[in-house]
Amino acid sequence: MVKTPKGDLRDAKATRTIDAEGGYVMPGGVDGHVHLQEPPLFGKGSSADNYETGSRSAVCGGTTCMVSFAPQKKSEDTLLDTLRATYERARDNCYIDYSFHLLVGNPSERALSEFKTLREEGITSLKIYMTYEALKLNDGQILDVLLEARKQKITTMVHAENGEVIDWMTKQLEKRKLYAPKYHGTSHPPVAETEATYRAIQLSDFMDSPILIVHVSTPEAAAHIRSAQSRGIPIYAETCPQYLFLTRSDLDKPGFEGAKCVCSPPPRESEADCDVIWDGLSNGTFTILSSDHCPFRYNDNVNGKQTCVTDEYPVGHFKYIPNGIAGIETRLSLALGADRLDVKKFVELTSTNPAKLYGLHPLKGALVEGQSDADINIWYPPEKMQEFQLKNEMLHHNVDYTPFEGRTMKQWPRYTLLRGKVVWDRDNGGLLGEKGYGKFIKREASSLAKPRHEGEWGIFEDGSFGFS
Ligand code: DUC
Ligand code: ZN
Ligand code: ZN
Ligand code: ZN
Repeated sequence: MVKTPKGDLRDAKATRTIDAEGGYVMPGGVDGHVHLQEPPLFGKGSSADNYETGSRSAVCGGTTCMVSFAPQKKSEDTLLDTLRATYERARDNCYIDYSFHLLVGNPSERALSEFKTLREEGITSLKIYMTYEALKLNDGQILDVLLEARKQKITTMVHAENGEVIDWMTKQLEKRKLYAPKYHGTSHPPVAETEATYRAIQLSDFMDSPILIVHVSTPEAAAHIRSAQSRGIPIYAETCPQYLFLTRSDLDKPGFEGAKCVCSPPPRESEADCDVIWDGLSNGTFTILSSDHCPFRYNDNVNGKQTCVTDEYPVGHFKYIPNGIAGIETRLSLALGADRLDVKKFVELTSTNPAKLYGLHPLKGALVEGQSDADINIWYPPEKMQEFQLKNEMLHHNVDYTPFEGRTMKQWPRYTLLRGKVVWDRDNGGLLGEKGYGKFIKREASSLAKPRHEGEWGIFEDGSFGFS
């Protein structure tokens, strides 16, 4: 439990009273999956948002705490330098509270030995990749990470896609001269995700080291996760709005416009796939709903050209479209406004569970007197909320599009408070928060993700292996 020295609410003097007028009052959103100011790792583009613009966008959509990535490149040996450098980017620049997941690109002996220090610094989660040349770990490296993470009570997030299947499909498409954005979807077939998800579950079970599978998009992967959970294996899962609202048809737009919906995994075939993901949110397969905010500009115009355009591919090539879309500001409103989740479930998925999973609860993700920060969202009562069509110009990120352009929004936070301060008042000034008010939060171990066995993993003389 993260403790805060707080008095009794009854002793406190309110400086202002806000009448919620019957609107929902909830803990502020916690977004457990955010990419800001990262070097190009998922293709060629560079991050459109820095810590200032990304956290500004977050607060204007009701998110008061985020966990973003501190990315270690394959060429780097240490994690601690990565952590410090990322901290410097965030420090004094954030509108909301924050922490980091270490993105482990090179689990060298040195890096593994640093897990202990990470843990002491309040970094209790990391992410690994099973795809992308710049990041991909092999199965042995994954076992190394899982074993050490288990020892240090660190939760491992896994990007589960089989990179070799993706590369093979990409070559097949190139042989046929198929370069349009929609072929990004073809190049990432469901089997790449299904196979990697199953493999990640098996490796996690073998090491008894809990994992969270990030951005799950396919019904088949969700079924593997559910089956593992039903056997008591500590497997957690995340999905994102793009897998609830976008499909393959969004990648197939005139010109190169489909690039605006390119993410990995890609939006899947049909609404039937989205329905299965919605069901997984309701039935507990998914623990958290995050944005996977990974911002790139459509018209990035580097050296007079868009990123995905080269001399060889003057119209563009799907493999050069950076993989990721912006969504930190729209996550809560899209999910609540869809009216497909029980309201308590919505709070659990978008605030309480990410806080528990990443060791922030009950400081974040709750409204517990004496224990929680006063991070609060107040929504409109139904009669005061006017539906509107989403336009990118309404958003506060530094991206020149939203994949959700034109959608009917039925909800938006009316007020957002961060540690007792009104930082968003939609009808009176909008953004009221200030850059630098957001602070780093030292996290505890996950209160959800725990190994099943005690003791340390080992191999014994009789040839058996397991937990001592
Ligand atoms: N994975 C992410 O988590 N975000 C963007 C790109 C990716 O592959
Ligand atoms: Zn990923
Ligand atoms: Zn066991
Ligand atoms: Zn991501």
